[in-house]
Amino acid sequence: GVDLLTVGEALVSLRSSGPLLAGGPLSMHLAGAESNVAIGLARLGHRAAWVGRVGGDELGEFVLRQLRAEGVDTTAVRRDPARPTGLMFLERRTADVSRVQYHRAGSAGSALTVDDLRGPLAAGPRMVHLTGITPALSDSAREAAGWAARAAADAGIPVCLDVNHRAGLWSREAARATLFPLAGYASVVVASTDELDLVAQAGADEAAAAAGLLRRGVRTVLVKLGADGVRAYTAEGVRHVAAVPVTAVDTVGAGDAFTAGYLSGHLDGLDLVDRLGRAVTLGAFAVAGHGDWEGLPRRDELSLITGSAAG
Ligand code: KDG
Repeated sequence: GVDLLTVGEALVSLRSSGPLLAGGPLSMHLAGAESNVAIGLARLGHRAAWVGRVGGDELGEFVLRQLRAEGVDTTAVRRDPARPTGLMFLERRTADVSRVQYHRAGSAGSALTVDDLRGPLAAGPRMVHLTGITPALSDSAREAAGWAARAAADAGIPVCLDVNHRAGLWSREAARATLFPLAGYASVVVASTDELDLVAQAGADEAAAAAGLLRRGVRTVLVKLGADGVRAYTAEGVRHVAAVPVTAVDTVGAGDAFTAGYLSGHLDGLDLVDRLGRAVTLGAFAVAGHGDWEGLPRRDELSLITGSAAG
């Protein structure tokens, strides 16, 4: 089996360099939180598989070629001739403000089903990665994500749930109704501060939310703090690791890079602080370069950016 199986929708992202209403050139990129994680791991030499559906169109071919070029295993991907590959516009409205507009309703990726996941899960990956994006895509995708989490947990395969709330896809109430139970199958939960209430009891502060997740069987809760780094909660207590200071040019994809770094450290058997160090290092690479994943490091490049302080 592969080191990591990740499930989701990969999209074509059309990026602008200014306001969309003014037109101008767009550049075409592969996007998708899960495929970003797969690429992050593959760059570091892990065997990462991505599964999902792409259209039978040229955009689907583009997605597959990009993933293959990055060394991601795409053997379980289905091409859906009846539906288009999902699309998004990433509008750079100002130097500091980017906006996303999705064109993914009814896409091939949103038509994911449980059957798409049976084979890749039966192949016995070492870990499974899911995000809170996939269950927001359609009823069948929600069913598929829930099935994958349960089936992996039943088979003793650790699940990483990366909350990734996307307000453009569903309400916080709908997200919470799905993601709260899903988190109960996870061994690692990754969330930003403002996402914790989607997987924890209402009204809990950060420490209480993390404690609630640990009581439900989660082994590690990672609270992403952006430029302030990360706090990790485990049965042993709480650790803070600072972010690696870099010149930030594009924060999109930083969370996915962070998760890829953490999971890479897990696969390498690193202890918690070193896993967190790799997570913040990959996050730093992501924010220091343009694109969701283009700037992620190969293993021999990890030391180009260093300096995480554990506390
Ligand atoms: O994490 C970056 C993602 O936001 C981007 O790649 C697109 O997956 C995506 C989404 O659904 O927003």
